[in-house]
Amino acid sequence: MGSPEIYDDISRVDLSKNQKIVKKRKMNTQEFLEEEKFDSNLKNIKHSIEERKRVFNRFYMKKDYVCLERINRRIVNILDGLQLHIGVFNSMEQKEIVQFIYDLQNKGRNNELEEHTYSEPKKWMRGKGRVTIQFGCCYNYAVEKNGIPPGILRNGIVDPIPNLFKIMINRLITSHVLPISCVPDSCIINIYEPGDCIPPHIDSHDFIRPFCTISFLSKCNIIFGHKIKIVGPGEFIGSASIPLPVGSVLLLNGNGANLAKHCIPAVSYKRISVTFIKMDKTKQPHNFMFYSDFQNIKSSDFSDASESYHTKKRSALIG
Ligand SMILES: O=C(O)CCC(=O)C(=O)O
Repeated sequence: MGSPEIYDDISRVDLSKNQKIVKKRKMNTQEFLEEEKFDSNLKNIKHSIEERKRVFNRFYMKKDYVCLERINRRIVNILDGLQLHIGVFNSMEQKEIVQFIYDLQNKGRNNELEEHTYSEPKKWMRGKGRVTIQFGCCYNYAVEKNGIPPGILRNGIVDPIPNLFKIMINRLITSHVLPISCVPDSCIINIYEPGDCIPPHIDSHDFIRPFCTISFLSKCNIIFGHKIKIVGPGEFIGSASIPLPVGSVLLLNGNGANLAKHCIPAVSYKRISVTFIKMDKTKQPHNFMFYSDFQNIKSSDFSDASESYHTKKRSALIG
């Protein structure tokens, strides 16, 4: 998977019609291909399995990750529960999303977003931090001076999830990447400049499982390990390294989310990730209101959603 040939294919496919995607993605599972192998009607299938695999790879899903580690005297697959989905967003959509994020970043820099939405490192140093933009809730990564551990700041004020991200969420649900029981109510955007990283961590249990991260602009590897060694600024050694292609969605669940730490080593090229998460009900901010309109949003309206968000924000600022 991941050959340039396949990515060329992806960019040519029009994914704007959700129904089409759902139908094709349903067919696009390893199980489907395995079933096909044993199908007694195999003789009637015109294309060989290999040909069909090539076609279905446009909507590829990989979930057979294995990395065995000994933990408390037991051998465990620390990658169990991970899934990598490819072809959920086409290249035009990725472009719209990235442009939208750049516009958000400008707003953040100009103090046009709510207090805790936008944050950037005070001083740039290799391996130290990255820009983050948070919607739905404010997650505090550090232990506070008064000893409060990392977690959702229940009084933290951030902007609500913009419509364009609701369209992405709609796509993730209708494409069966995320289960309907896990409709995200918050998200974190990471903007990595070359040299930026995210250190080893397990995502807080203030957020339920599964959750997912979508990669934009450049590919990189994500490192997993029960223990991850920090060997330098932004340099980490773990027991598994998984390539994240541009436009891919990594779903984290099970051991991959709860037992293994993960990190992104210092990136060589600018990269953006969007992590969609659902809060544990008991951890939601005090003023939190769940949006219920994501199912009504047309999945093809990426550019409309982006434009109307920025126009609304502009007119709100003008008064
Ligand atoms: O940038 C990524 O792909 C990973 C992001 C991540 O681990 C996080 O936001 O917790």
